[in-house]
Amino acid sequence: MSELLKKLRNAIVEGDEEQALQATRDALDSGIDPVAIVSDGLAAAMNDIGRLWNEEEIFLPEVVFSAQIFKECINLVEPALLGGKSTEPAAHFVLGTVKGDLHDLGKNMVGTMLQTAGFRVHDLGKDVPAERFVEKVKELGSALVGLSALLTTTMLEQKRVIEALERAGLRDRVKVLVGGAPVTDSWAREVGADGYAPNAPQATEVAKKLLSELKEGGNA
Ligand code: B1M
Repeated sequence: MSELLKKLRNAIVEGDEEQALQATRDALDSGIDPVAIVSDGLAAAMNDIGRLWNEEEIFLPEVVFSAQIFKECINLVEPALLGGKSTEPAAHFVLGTVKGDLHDLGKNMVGTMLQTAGFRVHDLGKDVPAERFVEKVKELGSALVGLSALLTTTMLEQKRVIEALERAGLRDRVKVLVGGAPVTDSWAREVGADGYAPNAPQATEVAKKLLSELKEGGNA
């Protein structure tokens, strides 16, 4: 990994806002791929934060502060990511972190990458109840739906959203993609999702595949 990305990663972990922002600018200026800045710099730092928290080396205020710096840095990278935006597939993608869950950094990364790939992302935010996903799909007619969950306790909410879409008679008008740190491929199958992705770049690839399936079914 480049020295700059290491510097960025360390600055976020250490809660050094100024250094993190400067390292992000330097990485962009030196032509490092913005996707690598996000995955190898920013996301890697939050993984370190998770480990340090587990080991009780740091406490909640430090996690919150690093999360805030992560957001500021990703705001700097976003224009570069969107600069390479493809004009395809222009389909609606309804995205949110499920009810009861306030983690949104990963979900935001997924949203940015989907936008880069040309999806029209409708980000409903975090702590989103199932009915809100249903309302939005009704309004759009047809869409891909992305459900992020970071807590083992909120994973079940992904199933509730899928059930709510079924009850509303919308299941054949959507393809559902699930993700988040505790989510696995087998969980995705268990809850009746159409796809699973372990990270933001793969979420984009799976979304493209799901979109073609939706189109083949005549529902996009
Ligand atoms: Co929380 N938290 N947190 N937290 N937090 C975890 C998730 C935890 C694993 C930490 C730990 O104990 N080791 C643990 C969950 C344990 C469990 O359920 N088994 C935990 C806990 C317990 C809690 C609280 C309960 C703590 C408390 O209050 N006592 C509380 C819950 C609040 C709530 O949600 N109701 C809480 C609160 C918080 C903060 C608010 C302080 C903050 C969130 C800030 C924010 O998001 N705005 C926070 C953070 C930062 C974390 C850790 C440290 C980092 C998460 C993160 O942002 N990672 C996390 C530990 C960890 O995950 N290692 C932890 C970086 C991000 C880029 O990765 O979100 O995984 P991630 O997203 C990835 C992939 O998962 C994937 O792509 C992303 C990018 O590649 N992905 C998708 C995500 N969504 C996707 C959707 C897709 C596809 C892929 O398709 C739709």
